[in-house]
Amino acid sequence: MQVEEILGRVARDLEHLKQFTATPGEGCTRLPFTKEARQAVDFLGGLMREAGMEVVEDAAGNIIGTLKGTNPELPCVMMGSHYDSVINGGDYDGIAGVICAIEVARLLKETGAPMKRNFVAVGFCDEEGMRFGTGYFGSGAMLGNRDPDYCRKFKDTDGISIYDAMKEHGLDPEKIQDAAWKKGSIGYFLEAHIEQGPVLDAENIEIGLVDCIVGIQRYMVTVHGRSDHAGTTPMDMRMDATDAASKVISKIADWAREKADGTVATVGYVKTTPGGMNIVAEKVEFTVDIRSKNNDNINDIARRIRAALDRETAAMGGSYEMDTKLVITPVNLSEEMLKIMEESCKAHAYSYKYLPSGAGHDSLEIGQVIPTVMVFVPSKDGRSHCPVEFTKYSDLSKAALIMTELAQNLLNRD
Ligand code: HGY
Ligand code: MN
Ligand code: MN
Repeated sequence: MQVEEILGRVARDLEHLKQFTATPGEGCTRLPFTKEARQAVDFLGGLMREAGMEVVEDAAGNIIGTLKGTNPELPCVMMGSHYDSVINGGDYDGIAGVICAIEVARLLKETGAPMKRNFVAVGFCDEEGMRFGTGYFGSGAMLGNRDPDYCRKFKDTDGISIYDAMKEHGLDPEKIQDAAWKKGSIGYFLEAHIEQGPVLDAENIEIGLVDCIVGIQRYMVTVHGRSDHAGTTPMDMRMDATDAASKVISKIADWAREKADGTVATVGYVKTTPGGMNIVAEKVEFTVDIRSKNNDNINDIARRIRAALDRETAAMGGSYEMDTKLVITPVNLSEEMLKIMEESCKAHAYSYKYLPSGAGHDSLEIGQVIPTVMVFVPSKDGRSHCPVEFTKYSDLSKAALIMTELAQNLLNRD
C-alpha cells in the first residue's frame, strides 16, 4: 500500500467532514451534543462499518469501531482522537486523527496480517472543552472518570448543563459510567494529530514524535463588585469589578514569561456585567488556561492568581470565586513505541523530530494510566484553532503508514 492510495481515502473523508460545521465559511464549529456532532458521528460510524469494524456509540457519545483479533480477550490496541472542534476552528484538529485511525484499520484489513489483539478506532466526544469549559469528556468517561454529578455541574454560556445537553442529544447521562472500559482492557493508545504549532512546518519535517504533553489547569474566575453610575460615582466610592479583575489579569502572562521554560498562561474569555459603557461593572468573569511541562509552575501561577484576587477584591470591598474546570498533570509518552516509529521513519526515509506537545489531547488524559504515543504532522505556518488551519493529506498518510506498522507490532504481543 502506497502513500498515494492512502491519501485518496484520507482526503475524500476529511473533505466530506468539512460540511459538518455550525459556521459554514467561517471555520469548523462542531461542539459536543449538537447537530454537527451527530452528523460527524453518523458519518464516522459508516466509515468504520465499511472498514469491516463492529461499531458502537457509547454512553458518552464516543464512536467506537472494533476490528476483531484472534485473541479478543487480550488488552486491545486503541487509536483515535476527537471529532469535536473549537468555535470557528480548523478542519483538521482532532478529526484528522480519527480518520487516520480508521485508515489504519483499513490497512490492517487489507494487508491481512495476523492480529491477536483487537484493533479499536475511536472518535472521542468533547476533547476541547470549548462548550462547557472542561475537556477530555469522552476519553475521561472511557477511563471511568466521569459521573452524572460531573455532567450536572458544568454548564455552557446559555446555562445548559452537560447533563441536559446529553439528554437533548439522545444520550442518558445517568448511564455515563457505562462508557468506562474494564481496567486493563486497553493495552496501548495511539493518536495522530496535527502539531498546531510552528516547529515541523518551519523545519520542513514530515513526522513529529511526541515525547511529552504539558499539564493543564483551567479556571473560571468571577469577580463581584457593585454596579453604579459611571459619571456620578466618585472613584473612592466604587466597587469596580473591572478595575479589580484587570489588575489580576494584567499580571498572569508575565508570571508565565518569568518561568522562561515554555510555560504559558492565557486569559481567552472576559465578560463584564451588565456591560454598559456608562455603568461601573458589578461582575467580571474570565477564564484562565495555564500549561507547563513542570507541574510546580502551573500550581505556582494558580496560587499567585488566588493571592492577587484576595488582595484586589479586598481592596475593592467585593468578592470572587475561582471555579476549577480542569486539572491534569504533564505526561511522558511511551519511549518504546516512539523508538519503533523512529525506525519506521528511517525505513521510509521520512524526516522526523522528537518534540513536546503544548496542546492537550485525549492522549494527555489516557496517557496518565495507559502506555500512549502520539505522532504529529505539520500545521502550515503553525496555525490552528482558526479557519486557515491546514495540513497536507500526504503528511497524514505517512503518519497512517508508520502507525500501521506500530499497530502490527503491538497487535501480536501476548
Ligand atoms: O486546548 C488544547 O490544547 C487542545 O486543542 N484541546
Ligand atoms: Mn485536538
Ligand atoms: Mn484543539
